[in-house]
Amino acid sequence: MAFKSISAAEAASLVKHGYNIGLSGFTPAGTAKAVTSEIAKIAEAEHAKGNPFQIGIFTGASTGDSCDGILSRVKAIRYRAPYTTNPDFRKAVNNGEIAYNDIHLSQMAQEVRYGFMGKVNVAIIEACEVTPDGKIYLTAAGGIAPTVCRLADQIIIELNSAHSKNMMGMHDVYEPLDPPYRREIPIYKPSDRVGLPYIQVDPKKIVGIVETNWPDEARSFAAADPITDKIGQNVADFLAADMKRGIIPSTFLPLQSGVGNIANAVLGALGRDKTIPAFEMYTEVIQNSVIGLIREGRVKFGSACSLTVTNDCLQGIYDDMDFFRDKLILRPSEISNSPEVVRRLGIISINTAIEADIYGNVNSTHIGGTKMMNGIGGSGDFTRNAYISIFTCPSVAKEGKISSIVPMVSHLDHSEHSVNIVITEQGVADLRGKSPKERAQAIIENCAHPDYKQILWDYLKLAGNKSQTPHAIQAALGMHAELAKSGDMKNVNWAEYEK
Ligand code: 0RQ
Repeated sequence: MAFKSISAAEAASLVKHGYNIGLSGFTPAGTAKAVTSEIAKIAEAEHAKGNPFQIGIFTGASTGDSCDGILSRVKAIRYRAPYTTNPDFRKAVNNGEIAYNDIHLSQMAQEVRYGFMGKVNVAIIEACEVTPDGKIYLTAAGGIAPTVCRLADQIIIELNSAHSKNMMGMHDVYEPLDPPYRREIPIYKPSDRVGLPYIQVDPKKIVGIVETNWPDEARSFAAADPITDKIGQNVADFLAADMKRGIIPSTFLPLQSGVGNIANAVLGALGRDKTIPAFEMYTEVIQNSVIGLIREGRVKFGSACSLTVTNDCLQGIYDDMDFFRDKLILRPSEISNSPEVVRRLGIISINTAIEADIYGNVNSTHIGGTKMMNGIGGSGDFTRNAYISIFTCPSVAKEGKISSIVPMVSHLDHSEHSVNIVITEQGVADLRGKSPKERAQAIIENCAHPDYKQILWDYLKLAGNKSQTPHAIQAALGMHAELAKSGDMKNVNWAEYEK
């Protein structure tokens, strides 16, 4: 079947007010870009005429500015799930303008299939190739593309020549059946292939091909600083020690690591520590640092959902595909982040906290308990099911006015039941096998910044010793309240709560 070539504007005109669109991509990698930019123009024109125009957006994870940024600026988003990182989107969400459903990334495709979020009207899929019989070859990410292609009434393809056709063959497309028919996902090691290198769709559903040449909009991260370097070193030293005492097998275990500067610093330190053998990754996002470690032979294999790398790094992979083809695999997010597979493979998960409390509860999403930062992403998929779950963060934020270690988290994403290790630049708190009271000692002693240690010890004193998890409930958010009042958590005065 020969497909119709259409412009991005023609494609956008197929998307009506009230529709839900399903997008390819995971992070800005592999996300459709041209059609969403044109949808924004339609929204602006309709709004100028006084007409409503808002849509729901289903994606794998965050997108680039040409989707979340541009569409939130013109107030065209009614509903959005899951994860985002765009600052304009964040502003709109925190102004209460968008219904944002922040769910675990592994659950997105199945919740769309189960019908929890309504119909997928149009799928917009970035591809490096599409064949007349309906085989779609994805670009830099798997995301929820297979599911939205199957459920959507219409499929628009963005055929993006900024991505090389060398990407063909890197994807492993596998969609599980829904209960009660679901079977195990037969992945027993990170490199196992279980699906097809393309998405097979009914070619009649493809309503048009939009040809583009639009590079991915992935961010590059700031260079490591002494704090992130120290955190990275603490993680590497901890893992090396756990291997030495036989808790981690001598062959090592596959790693998952989050996105950002700390993740880069952790991977850098692991790469340098030659007491740790070359390892595999079973993770959601591969960043530049992992590509470097693959080239150096320190990472043997990477299974992920996306290549969230800078464009020059991506070009380097395309140019060197003979080297990378048997060292990388891209999967849909419900497979890359599958709790079942994570538990079976024994993943070591490393994610970032905004704040952790003295008992090991972690907040990864909300500033001050109410303002959305990005979202939970895949951190919960991995943490809850990991062999060892690690959270990292600097011990203080905003020039020391905020302690990342607090008596009680102002929002809960990962509970004390799932968090094994907390690491700051100050040190490592190993929470495994410990009671809440023992955990509090370890976290304050090893992770809190010296400026806040005594404040946290004094809180514990106020909380007393007469319960499983001691708290002075009226004071538990006292450091947050003090921050709101005076702008500095250090000014908290526990005596006020003794009255
Ligand atoms: O503020 O932006 O104004 O400078 O929060 O903090 O230290 O730059 O760290 O960029 O790695 O983000 C948890 C948000 C950390 C991220 C989070 C302020 C701080 C700064 C950012 P500025 P940093 P990062 C993989 C797995 C959840 C999802 C996840 C995240 C800004 O890692 O979204 O793990 N994780 N996914 O100053 C007030 C505190 C603060 C604070 C930091 N206690 N109070 N502000 N900040 N601590 C990704 C995917 O799933 C795809």
